[in-house]
Amino acid sequence: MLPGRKTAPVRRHGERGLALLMVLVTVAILTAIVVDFAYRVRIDVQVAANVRDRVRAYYLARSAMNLSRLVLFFQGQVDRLTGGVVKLYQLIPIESDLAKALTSGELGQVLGTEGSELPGGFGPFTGSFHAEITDEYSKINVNALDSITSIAAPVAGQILALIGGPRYAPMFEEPDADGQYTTPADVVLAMHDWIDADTTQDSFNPEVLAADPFSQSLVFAPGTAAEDSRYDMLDDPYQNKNDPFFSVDELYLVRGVDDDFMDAFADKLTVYTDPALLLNITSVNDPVMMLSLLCLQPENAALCTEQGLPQLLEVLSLFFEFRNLMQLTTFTVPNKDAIQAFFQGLGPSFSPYFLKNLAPFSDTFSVAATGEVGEVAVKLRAVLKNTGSGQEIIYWREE
Ligand SMILES: [Ca+2]
Repeated sequence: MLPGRKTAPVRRHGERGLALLMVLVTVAILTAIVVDFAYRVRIDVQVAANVRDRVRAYYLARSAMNLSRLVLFFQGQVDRLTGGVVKLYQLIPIESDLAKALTSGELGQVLGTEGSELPGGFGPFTGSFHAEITDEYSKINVNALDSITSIAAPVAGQILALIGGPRYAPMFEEPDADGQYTTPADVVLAMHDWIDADTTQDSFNPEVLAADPFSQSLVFAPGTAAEDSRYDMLDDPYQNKNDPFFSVDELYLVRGVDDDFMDAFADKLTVYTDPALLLNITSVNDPVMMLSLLCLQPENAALCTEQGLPQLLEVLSLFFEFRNLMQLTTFTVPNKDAIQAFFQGLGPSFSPYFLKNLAPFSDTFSVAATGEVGEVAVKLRAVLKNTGSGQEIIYWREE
């Protein structure tokens, strides 16, 4: 017999403890793996649902965009017949919930016209879509700041009237991220220097311009200082483009333009219209824009002061009531002569030089189309131009 077999092997306390520890550690690791696996599966399911909803929302947004394109195509046809006073894109809502209500019989029940529903409804789909269409000719084209003087001067004047309003004054009282102070006139000049071909900082006299923007022989006079000095001391220096703006977002590169500026003005500025024309006044349905147009006219100087402003705002609100009522009852909006007659009857007026240079048509529109499914929303933005042979997409962005 071997001596070792005589007695049972002695297990020390330490070994038993080690086994227990190994079991515990194994259980802990397995638990972590299982929990992590379950968590991943849950995430994967959620991601899959989100991806599915995103795809659905994207195609709903595409539907809204396509319907908008169709409406704008007809807008082009209607403009040829009516001279632009029928704004189809303001009369036809691009809105799936409304279309569903119209075609499902829901609305028919309310209005007592049952039986008008489409078989199957507008479309039994999950989610919704809508789109907003804006005429780019209702905005100010910043590229016109380098146009002929008879256009550049009123455009510079209108941008000044818009951004120089008292409600925006606080925006220009603080230094920007680079510690620079900028006045509204500095911004207008910086926009001009950004696009004009020369590389010197032009001189610009806002007071002379405000006194009469319609008979200036020169609005931006050649200067001597280097225009790139605005940007070459930045941490990331760059040069002026010396070419027209391609997009409104490009304005961020211009001295004095920041998030606050863009939040306030980006929807009132464009780069897509003909820079040899002013805007199309029949499309303007933003009171702030109309106010800046009225305050651009030297005739209305007294109304654009602190004392005169309450009266002018009252006239403006009357105008928009008139415009909306006319559109509601006749499906047409007032043309430029009717607009002039309306304002003249109440005090303010437009200069004949201004009316002469207005765009007589609108062929360029921006569309913001949204598709929504559950928590997911997809937004598509486009700028479309009606041409003789169809429709051109000149800007496209998916958000
Ligand atoms: Ca330049």
